[in-house]
Amino acid sequence: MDKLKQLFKDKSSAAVNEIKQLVKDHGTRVIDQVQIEQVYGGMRGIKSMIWETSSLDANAGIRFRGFSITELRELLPRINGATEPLPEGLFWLMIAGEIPTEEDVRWLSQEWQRRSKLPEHVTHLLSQLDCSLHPMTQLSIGILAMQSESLFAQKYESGMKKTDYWDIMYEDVMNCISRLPLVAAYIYRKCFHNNQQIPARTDLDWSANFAHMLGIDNPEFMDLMRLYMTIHADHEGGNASAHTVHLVGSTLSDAYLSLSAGMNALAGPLHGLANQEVMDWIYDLIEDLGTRTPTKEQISDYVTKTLAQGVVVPGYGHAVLRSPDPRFLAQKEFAEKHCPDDELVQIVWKVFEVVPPILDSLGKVKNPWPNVDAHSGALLEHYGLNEHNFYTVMFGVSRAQGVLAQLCWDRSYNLPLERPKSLTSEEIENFIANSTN
Ligand code: CMX
Repeated sequence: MDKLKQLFKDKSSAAVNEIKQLVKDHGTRVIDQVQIEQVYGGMRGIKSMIWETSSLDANAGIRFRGFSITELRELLPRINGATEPLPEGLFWLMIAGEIPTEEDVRWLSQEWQRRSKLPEHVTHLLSQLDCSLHPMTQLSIGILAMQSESLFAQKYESGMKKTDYWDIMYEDVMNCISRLPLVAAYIYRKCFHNNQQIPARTDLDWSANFAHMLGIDNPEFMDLMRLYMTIHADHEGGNASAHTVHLVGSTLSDAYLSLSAGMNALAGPLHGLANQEVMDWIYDLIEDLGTRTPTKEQISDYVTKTLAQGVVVPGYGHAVLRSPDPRFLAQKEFAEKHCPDDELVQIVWKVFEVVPPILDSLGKVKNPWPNVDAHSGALLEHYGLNEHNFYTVMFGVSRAQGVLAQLCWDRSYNLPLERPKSLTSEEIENFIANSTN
C-alpha cells in the first residue's frame, strides 16, 4: 500500500471511531435552527453536512485543513523549480491531514503521471463531439466516459464489503484526477488548435504538464497553473458543485458519475461559469467604451449600465464570503509580480476599486467584494489562453481534487444516502398557522 493510502487508512479509521463516539455522546444536541427564509432562500448557512478537507470563514476565506492560502504558499513543498506550491501537496494535505514532504510531493506527482492513461474510447468519443458544444459539457461527457474504468462500480457489482469502499474509492479518485488534464487538454487542442494534440511530458508535475499539453510551455505560466490548481481546489462542502458530488456519491455512484454531475453544477453562470462571464463582460466594456485603458469614471458608468439591465456584475458577490476573496488576492499578488502593466489586469484592478462601493450602495448585495473568478481570466489571457469558454474547464480540473478527496472521506465514514426533508408551501403555511413562535 502506498504511503498516502496508508496514512489515509490510519487517519480515517481513527476518525471513524472518534465520530461513532461523538455521535453516541452528543448525537441529540441541536447545532442549528432553520428559518423559513432559509428554506426558501437556497438553504444559506444551514449546518447540515460534513466536509473535512476545507472550511470557509466569511471574512478570512478558505482554510484547507486549517491552513490559509497565504500559509500554504509558504508551507507546501515546491519541486521542479516551482515558485508556487504544487496542488499535489494540497491534495496530500486534504487526504492525509498532514503537510507532505518534498519527497511525498515528488512521489504523488510521479504516481499521477503513472496512472494517467486515457482509454481510447474516451478520446474517440471526445473527437466526435462538435465544438459548438460548450467545453464544460464536453468535460462532463469525457468524465462520464471514463466511468468504464471505475473499479468501484466493478467491485460493487461483484460484491464489495462496506469496509472496502474507502480503499477502492481512493484508487478511482487517484486515477480520475491523474487523467483529467488529458481530457481537458484534448478538448482544448481539438476545439481551439485544429486538433493538434501535444503528448504529455513525463518529467513535469501535474499542473506544469497540463500547461505543456495546452501548448503553453512558458515557465511563468506553469507557475500560474500550480497556483491556480491549488487555490481553486476546494471551497468547503455547501457550494453547488461540491454538494452535488457529495450528494450523488451518497447513492454509491462512483467517482466518475459523481464528479461529472458536480461539473454540471460548476458550469452554471452563478458558479464556475462566472470566470468566463467576467472576461466576456470586460470585453463588452472595452468595446462599449472604445478603449483598453478606461478611467475609473468610465468603468463606473459601465457598471451602472450593467446593473440597469437587471443582470449581475460577474465575479462579484458570494453566498458565504463577506470580504475580498483571498483567492482573488493571491492572483492579484501573482499579477503584481509578473504582469502589473498588462492592460486587462489593469482593468481588473480598476474594477476592484470601482464595483464594491456601487454594489454596496444598492443596499441588498450582502457581499460587494470580488470572488475568485474576478481575476483568473485576465491572468490566463496574459499568457495566451484567450478562449473564455474554456476557463471553467480549468476551474473544474482543479476543483476535482477537493471534491474527490472528500469523496474518499465520505466512503471511509460510510456516510448514508442523503435525504433531507422538503416541504410544500401549504405545509409551511399550516406550520405558521399552528405555531406559537
Ligand atoms: N451584481 C449585482 N447584483 C448582485 C450581485 C452582483 N455581483 N451579487 C448579488 N447581487 C444581488 C442578487 O442578485 C440579489 O438580488 P435580488 O434580491 O434582486 O434577487 C441580492 O443582491 C442579494 O444577493 P446576495 O444574498 O448578496 O447573494 P446570493 O448569496 O444570493 O448570491 C452569488 C451569490 C455569487 C450568486 C451572487 O453574488 C452573484 O450572482 N454574483 C455574480 C456571479 C458570480 O460571480 N458568481 C461566482 C461565485 C463564485 C463561484 O462560485 O465561483
